[in-house]
Amino acid sequence: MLSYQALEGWVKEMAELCQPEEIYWCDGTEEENIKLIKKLVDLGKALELNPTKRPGSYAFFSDPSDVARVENRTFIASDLEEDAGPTNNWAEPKALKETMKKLYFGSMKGRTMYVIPFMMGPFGSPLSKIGIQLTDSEYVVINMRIMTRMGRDVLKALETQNQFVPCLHSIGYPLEKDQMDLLWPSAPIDHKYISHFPKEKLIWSYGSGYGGNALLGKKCLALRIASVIAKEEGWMAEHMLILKLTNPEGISKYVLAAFPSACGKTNLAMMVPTLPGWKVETIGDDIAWIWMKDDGRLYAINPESGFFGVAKGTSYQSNPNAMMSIRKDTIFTNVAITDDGDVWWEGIDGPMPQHLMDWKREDWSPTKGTPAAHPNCRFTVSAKQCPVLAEEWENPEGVLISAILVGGRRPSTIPLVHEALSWSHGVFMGSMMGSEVTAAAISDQIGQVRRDPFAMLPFIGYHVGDYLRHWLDMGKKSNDALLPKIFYVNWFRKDEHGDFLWPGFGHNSRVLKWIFERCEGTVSADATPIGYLPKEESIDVRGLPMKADALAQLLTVDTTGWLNEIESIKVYYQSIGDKLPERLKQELEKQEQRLMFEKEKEERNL
Ligand code: OXD
Ligand code: MN
Repeated sequence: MLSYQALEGWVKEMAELCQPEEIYWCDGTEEENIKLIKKLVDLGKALELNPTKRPGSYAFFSDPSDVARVENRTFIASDLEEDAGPTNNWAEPKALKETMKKLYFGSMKGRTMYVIPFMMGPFGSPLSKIGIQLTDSEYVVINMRIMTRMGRDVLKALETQNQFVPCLHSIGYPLEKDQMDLLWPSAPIDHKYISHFPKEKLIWSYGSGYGGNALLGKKCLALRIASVIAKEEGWMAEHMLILKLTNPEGISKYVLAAFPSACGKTNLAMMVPTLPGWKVETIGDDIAWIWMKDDGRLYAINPESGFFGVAKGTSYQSNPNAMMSIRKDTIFTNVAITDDGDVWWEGIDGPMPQHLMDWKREDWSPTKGTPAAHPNCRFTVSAKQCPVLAEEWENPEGVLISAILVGGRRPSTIPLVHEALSWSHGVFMGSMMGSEVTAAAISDQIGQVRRDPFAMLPFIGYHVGDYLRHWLDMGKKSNDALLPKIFYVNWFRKDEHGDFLWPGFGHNSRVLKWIFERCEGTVSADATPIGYLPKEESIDVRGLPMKADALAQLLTVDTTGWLNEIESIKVYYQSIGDKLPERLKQELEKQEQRLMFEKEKEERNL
C-alpha cells in the first residue's frame, strides 16, 4: 500500500513509464460519465441500445481473444514460492516487474491515463479499503464507476484513511502517430499479466480489458490482495454472496454463500421464494468481507456497489430481479443485439429471434450454429437498481451472519443439504467443496470433482493451506454457539436417469427455511456420519413438481459414495502438502470412521 503523500509521485512515475498523451483524474460525476460514453460511441466502441427499450444502456463487444478471466496468466508474486502455494502461478517479484516494465514502457502512447480513486466497501466501514487504478481504458472507467464507489469523495476519504492499494492497468495497445485504433484493443495472450504483489499490496495488470482482469477492484483487490490483508489483520475476504432472509413473522437473518463461479450465486442472492410469506433481499452477489466484533460474532459487508453478472441464462424465469435491475442504465458486454436494438442471449425469455447481430458483430440466424451471445457475456449494473436490495446493504457496521452455505454442482453423493457438526467440521466441508466436471471439453476430467475450497481456488492470494488454517483460527477466537452454522447445499443432484431431483431456483427457499429454523433452534435434525440432515417432513415440498421418492433420495447419505469421496479428498489433501492443517486431516479421519461404522451397520442389517 502507499500513503496519501505518495499518490502524486506514484502517478507521475507510472505516467513516465507508460507515456500517456495526457493524465485525467476521474471525479465520478454524471457529466464525466456521459462524456466518456459519448467518446466511446463516437469511436464505434460502444453501441447505444434502443432508448425506448433499454434507456441509458450500451453494448460492448470484446476481441475474441479477450473474453474472460485468464487464470493461467494470473500471478502471485510473493517473495517465496512456497507462500503462493500449489494453487497459484508464482512469479519472482523482481523478475516479474522487470518483464512487465518492458511491456508498460510506452504502452499508453496516444491514449489518456485515467486516475480512478475508488473505495471498496461503504464509506466509514472499519473494513473499507481505498484503491487507485490507473488505466488507459474508458470502458474500465465507466464500469468501475458502477462496481465501486468512485471519484472525488474517495480522494477526500484518503486524506484521513491515508493508505491506498495502487493498481496499474494498461490494455497494452499503444497508438503511434496516425495509427488506427481497434474497437477492442488488447495484447496477445502471452503478453497478458494479471499480477499481484502481496508484500507491497500492489496490483499490475497488463494486456486485457475484460472483467476481473481489468476492473481491478473486484477479484484482484477485493479477493486476492484483500485475502492477504485479511489474514494479516484477522478478518476474511471471501467469494460469497450476502442475502437477507425474512420469515413470515418478520424475523430476519443474514446468510453468506460460497459457490464456484457460474453456480448461481446471483440467482440465489436475488431469489423470489416460492414459499408464501418468506422474503429474500440482496446485500451482495459475489464478494463478502467478514470480521469478528467484540461480541464474538461475525459481521459482513459487500465491498462492491454493483453487479457484474453473467447474462447468459438470465431470464424472468431464472432471475426476475436481475432482469428488472437491467431494464435501464446498464452496460452489456458480448451479448447479441436484436434488430430493434435490444439485447439477447441464450436462455433469455421469449421466442428465438430469426435474426440478430452476434457478439462478434456479425449477422446471425439460428442456422449459423454458433452461440449468438458469448457464454461469458455480462451485464454491469448498479446495486441500487436491484428491486430487492436490502435497505441496510451499505451499513458500514455490516450485517450479523447466522449461516454460511457452501456448495457446487454435484450430480451424486452430496445430499440436498447437510449441516456441519462444528465450525471445524464446516471448514472441512468448505475445504472439499467443488463441482463435478461435466463439460466434454475437458474429457480427461469428466466425473472428477474440481475441488474449489470455499469457491476461492483462483482468488486466494497466498497458500491454500495457510488459508484453511486462517478459517480454523477465526473459529478459535470465538465459540461455536456464537459463530454462524455452516451448511453444505447441493441443488444439482441427479437421479439414475440423469434428471435433476430438485427443482431449484425459487424453490431453494424451502431449504433456506430449514436453515433459518436450524439457526433459530426450532427444528430438529438427524445426526448422520456426514453431519445433520433434515427429516423428510421438515422440508416443505407441497406443490413442487417432484417425483414421489425424490426428497428421500435427496436426503439419503450414500455411504459407499461417501467412502469413495473420502478417498478422493485424501488425494486432494495430499496436493495441498505440509501446510494442510492437522485439524482438517482429523476431521477427514473422523468422518471416514463414522462412515465405516455406518457401512458395517448397513451390512449387518442386510
Ligand atoms: C465472477 C467470477 O466473475 O467468479 O464473479 O468469475
Ligand atoms: Mn465471482
